[in-house]
This record gives sequence, structure tokens and C-alpha cells, in this order.
Amino acid sequence: GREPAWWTSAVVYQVYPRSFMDSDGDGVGDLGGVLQRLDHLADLGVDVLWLSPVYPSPQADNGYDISDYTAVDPLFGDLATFDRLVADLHARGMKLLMDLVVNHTSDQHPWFVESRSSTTNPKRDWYWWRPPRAGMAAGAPGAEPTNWQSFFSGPTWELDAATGEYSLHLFDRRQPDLNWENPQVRAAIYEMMRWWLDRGVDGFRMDVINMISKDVAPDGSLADGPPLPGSALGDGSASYLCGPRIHEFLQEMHREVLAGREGAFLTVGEMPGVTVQQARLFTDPARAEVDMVFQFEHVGLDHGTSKWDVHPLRIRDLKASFGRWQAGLADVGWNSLYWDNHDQPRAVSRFGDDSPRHRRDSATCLATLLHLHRGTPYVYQGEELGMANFPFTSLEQFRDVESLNHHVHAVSAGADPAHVLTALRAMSRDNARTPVQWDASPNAGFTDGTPWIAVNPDAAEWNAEAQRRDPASVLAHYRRLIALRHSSAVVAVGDFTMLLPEHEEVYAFTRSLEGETLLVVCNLGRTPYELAGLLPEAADAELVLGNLPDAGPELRAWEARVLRLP
Ligand code: TEU
Repeated sequence: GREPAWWTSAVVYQVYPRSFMDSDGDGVGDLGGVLQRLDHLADLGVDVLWLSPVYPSPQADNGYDISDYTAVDPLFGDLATFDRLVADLHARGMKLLMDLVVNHTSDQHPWFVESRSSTTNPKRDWYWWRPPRAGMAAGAPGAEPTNWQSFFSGPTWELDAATGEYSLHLFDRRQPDLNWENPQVRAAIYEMMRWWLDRGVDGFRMDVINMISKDVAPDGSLADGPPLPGSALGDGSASYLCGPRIHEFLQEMHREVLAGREGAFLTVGEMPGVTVQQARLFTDPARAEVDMVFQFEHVGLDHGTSKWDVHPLRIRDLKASFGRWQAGLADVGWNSLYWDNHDQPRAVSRFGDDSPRHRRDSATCLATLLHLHRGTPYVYQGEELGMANFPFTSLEQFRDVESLNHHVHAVSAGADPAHVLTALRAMSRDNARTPVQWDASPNAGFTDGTPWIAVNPDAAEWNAEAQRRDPASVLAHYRRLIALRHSSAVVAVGDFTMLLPEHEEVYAFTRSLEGETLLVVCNLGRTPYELAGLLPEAADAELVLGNLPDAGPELRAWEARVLRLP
């Protein structure tokens, strides 16, 4: 077959700029700070930098609410600095992935300001405007056009009193959804994407891109969803996840924007709720839609009725989920591999064990497990340092609109504020958004000013400077994992086979390619296991990479080994 695409052996590093490095002392990270820290990325050995949004934005959702698609917000710098970043990355042989947020804009984007101004404005149909539900007065409870619940709590419809109509927002009310049914909207987005590619960016991470096609009837109506437990609202996801025209839109986007640039770029679709079967269609190269997708099954395994109803992860469920995705995309398509990003709590706290005794070992164990799977691994800023969740003690410490909206809605619905705070402490996105911990100086070397969100108090011990020259550090282990992927075709494209599917704590699998077989065995708990008893073939295998010193007959707590079978 064809030569595997370059990104099948690449590792992507995600920078959430506001928390990465502040170069002008305003307490918010910026592009100048990213430039200052590129040596860290080069030292790690990553190939691609995925940059979360730096476009002009009112920051209602930390930049995922864009008010100008072809500029840089002064908070982060300017286009000249952006161009320097592109040039510097390219000079280092690295690529830049831009975050593309086109399911919705900010409510302060000129497009929306015009669209809202009158029912006859030429841009009225660039968004989803609907009258109140039949027979109900605008503003009356339940008069929203559908019963859908927003990802950020409350209804997905915002009333504009001037026209008496509602606009749709799957996320915050300040993030109105664009109407992709309108070819003018699509053309404007494609033009903007070409503008960034012409500026030298190497691809896009497409925010909730599987939500751009809504299941709308010919008369323009949208259907209610099934009621959500304990809520007057419903689950509208059947109407907006992977809607009827999603493949048509992505193929059109590929034709209009990416064709002719084959091989030089990377596209990854963020797709909440996407299934393996759908992902096979999205990532089949013959269909020219996207190269890979972010799926959400594994980061939903510890959710009860919602992400705030936290249950412990069962390793067997994780094996079943990852195993299904590895098998489902083995012969066509491609996986993205991640534990952490700016929306998820820190994996070492969530899936590992961030106690002093086990924090380093569990962080490197989880990293080994993930990076030895088939797919493109994503490293989220600070994950390579073993950064953990923040010890939140009060609501004032939170910044994230999702968390703050949840607290308001849950408490006003009668929830005990202490219980809500416990859930926020475990699952808030702010856990991933505290400043990267560079050294033991004030504010962990992130800023000379007052950080926009508190620095984790453990920064004095857990920081890049303390790990850079320590071969036993989390950072050193990530460096070795990334080097292994670059040097080993079996790691990049070898076949995956799950082992021990029923074991409650040990996660094991093989990767094989042209006669070479690696056995990966990870103890995701504190109980030691006799290795030969678990996997006899491991006994006389050669150790390729381990996360603990010496490799005896016992697989110790949070120990991971990569073995080459004879
Ligand atoms: O997130 C998509 C998404 O599904 C979020 O609702 C996320 O899964 C959830 O917050 C986890 O609890 C993308 C961006 O990554 C996120 O930062 C934005 O807030 C969101 O879209 C809207 O742009």
C-alpha cells in the first residue's frame, strides 16, 4: 500500500496559550511566551504544535468564542508575532496546527451583530433564528423553540427581545451557532481557512466539527429531544451530533480548502459522541474528509448521569473501549490518542494515583500505555511534567464558564453547594488550565505579574527545571516514549492485539509488524503481580523501555514495560 502518512509517526503537543507562558507580565500567557519556550518542545521531541485559539475574542469561553477569524487578540500578541512563531517552528522542523472553531462564533462577531440587527438583515440566515414555540409568548418558560440542554447548562436558545426571536447556542449563550445550511456561511469559512494555510499554518484541529450539520426539517423545524433526568430540558444530541449533511460538508471543505495541499497538512476533527463506525467514514483517506478524530468514549467511562456524577474508572471498561477503537480503525482510518487536554481533568489525578508515593510512577505508566497504542499521541501542556489537578477549596478559584454555569444551575436546582464543589474539584476543566510549572520561582516561572488563575501550590516540587536533567523524571520518560515512536515502525503502524481483557488491574497488549512483536504490560494499580504468571511469554523477553528501574519477575505498582518478544 501507500507509504504511511507523516503523521502516523508524529506526536502532537497542545498549547493552551493563556496558561502556557506569559511574556508581557499581564498574568495571561501569550504568543511571545510560546516563542520563549520552544526549546522545551524541541527537547521533548514533539513534531506538531496544536495552538488553542488566539483570535480576537471576548473570552466568554477562553477564546472558543471568536469575534474575528483573521487576526490575533492583543491579549496574545499580533499577527507579526504569530508569523514569527510559524517561521520558528518551521525552522525547527515542526508544524503548527490551528484550532478552528466554526460551529459557532462569539455573539460579538460582526456577522452575528448584523444577523441579530433585524429579521430582514442579509446575514439573518447565517445563524439559527426561530420564533417562540407555537402558541407561546417570547420569553415565557418553555417557549424556547426546542427543549435542548446546552453543554454549559440551561437551554440552548437565547431570546433577542428586539425581534422576539431566539438564537441557537449549543454552548454558552455568547456562542451562537452558525447556520452551515447556508452556502454563504460555508464559503466564508473556507475562505478564512485558505487565508491561514496561505499564512503557513500546517493544518487544523476542528472544534466540535461533527455538530455543524443539524437535522433540520424542510420547513426549518428542529425536533425536541428525550427529556433529561430531573430536568425540564431534553437531550438534543440526536439532532446535532453527526447530522445528515456532516460528510457532505467535510468533503466540500476538503475540496474547497485542502485539495492540492495533500501530504503537507493535518486535520483532526474533535467529535463528541462519535462512534467507531462513524470514525471509519470520517478518517478513511479515500473519502477525503479528515485525517483523524478526537473521540470521547474513554473520557466518559467515569461519568454517571453527567460528567459531574463521578464514578471510578474500571480498567476492563477502558480495555473494551480502547480495544474497540484499535480494532475498528485497524484496516481503515486512524486514531488520535489522548488522556489530557484543556477540557479534561489531569489524568494522573483522574486515572492514575497522584499520591506522593505513586504520582511519578502512575504518570509514566499511563503515558507508556497511551503512547504504545496505534494512533497519533497528543501531549497536553504539563502532562509531560506529571502536573496534577488543582486543590480547589472555594468557588472563587474557578474561571471556567462550564464550571461556573454548572454551579449556578445545580445550586439553584437545590443541590448542596458542598457536593457541587466536590464534583467541580474532580472534573472542572480548570484543573487543566492552571499555569504550566516551569521552575520553583514565584508563579512557577509562568509570569512576573498576577496569574489569571492560581498556580498549583505543588509547583515548587513539580516543575520542568527540576526534571530536565533527571533521567528518572516524568519529562525524561516522555522524551524516551516520543523517541521510541520516531525510531520504531512497529510502534507507529504495527498491528494491535489486546491481551488479558478480563484482568481488573493489568492492561496488556502486543504490537506487531513484519515479524517484530512488542509486548506492553502496564499495572494500573498498587497490587504487584508475578509477570510470568500473567504472561509466560514475557519471561525471557528483552526490555525495550520500562518506567521503573530494574525489571524483575514482579510487575510492581504502576509499573509499565515494553518488551520485545524473541
Ligand atoms: O469542547 C467540546 C466539548 O464537547 C466540550 O463540551 C467538552 O467536551 C466538555 O466541556 C467537557 O466537559 C470544545 C472545546 O474543546 C471546548 O474548550 C469549548 O468550550 C467547546 O468546544 C465550545 O467551543
